[in-house]
Amino acid sequence: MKMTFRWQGEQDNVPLRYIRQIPGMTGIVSAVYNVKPGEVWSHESIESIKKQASDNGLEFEVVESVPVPEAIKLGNADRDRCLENFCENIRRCAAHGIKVICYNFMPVFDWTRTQLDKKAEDGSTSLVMYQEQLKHIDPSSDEISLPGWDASYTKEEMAILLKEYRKLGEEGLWKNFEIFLKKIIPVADEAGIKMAIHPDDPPYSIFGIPRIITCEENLDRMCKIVDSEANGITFCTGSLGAAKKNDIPKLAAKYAKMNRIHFVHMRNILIMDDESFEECGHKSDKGSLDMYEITKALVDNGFDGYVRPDHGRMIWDENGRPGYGLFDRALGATYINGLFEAVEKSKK
Ligand code: DNO
Repeated sequence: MKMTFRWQGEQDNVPLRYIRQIPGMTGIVSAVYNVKPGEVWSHESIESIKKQASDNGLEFEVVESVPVPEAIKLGNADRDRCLENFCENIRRCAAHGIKVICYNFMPVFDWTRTQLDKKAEDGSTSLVMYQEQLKHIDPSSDEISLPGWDASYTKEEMAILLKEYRKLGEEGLWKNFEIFLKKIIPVADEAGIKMAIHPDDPPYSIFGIPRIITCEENLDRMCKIVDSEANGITFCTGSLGAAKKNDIPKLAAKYAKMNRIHFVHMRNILIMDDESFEECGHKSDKGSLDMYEITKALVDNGFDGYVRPDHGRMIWDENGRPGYGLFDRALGATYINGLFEAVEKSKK
């Protein structure tokens, strides 16, 4: 297992020299942030991340994410050009030593929460998703923006996008996903890159627009579209785990055994009766997911890839990007390292 940490480029409040000091840290996962989705990344920009990482004793072998533009997900007139550019980005990443590319196929909104600073009893704050709050958000009229969202749409553009996706529906999105996978996976295979799709977060439809990377049945369907190890998964415990029907240790075991898990996001959540959830500390007894069982399922089934602690809480008065402070993610990394060390050693 290789422990990594997300670094969101030079604008990240966490400097690389701090990341290096987290015990067991081998590298960063990052991306080129100043290029619009659908365009090609320059060689210099990829190399510059690599150099900054290596100057700090860190590897840069995982890209998170190459964004998939709406033109591909909607299948509109600009799709073919965007697909060519996506393939070119895969080749360019490979040329600079990247091994895994994380991406997602969520329409319009990436990860979604209803509150970013919910205070817990111990004074820490974290991201939460309350169904009751979600009902009252109207993305085409409310002035809302979350850290994972592309805030560049006007209200009018947003209204059109929502309408188009509602019309497209789930099966329409699957059709466009299939076209995408059949085009890019052979390119990744040839370049020696493992593609790793991030599950939809949360793993169900929101605002009436489709979401498809949500559960075992749909992950199986995806794996079958192109039967190649290059067509893999970012196993995000907190995203898939937000639907009660998803048995996370079981899915970890299954897809690790199939060699489809190339990257793991480890995070715990506390799920409520109505499938609202709160992000909590990484440790098993803080939430609903058994992090030990998940680690064991991965290791017992041969997983030996990249892992990163996912969102952390805000603790010790830290200010920063919600979910992406230094302190709690660093604590998460050391806890996860402990789990892996124990499970790996007891296996031998
Ligand atoms: C949230 C992240 C996501 C993820 C992308 C992957 O913090 O897990 O933003 O990176 O969805 O493409």
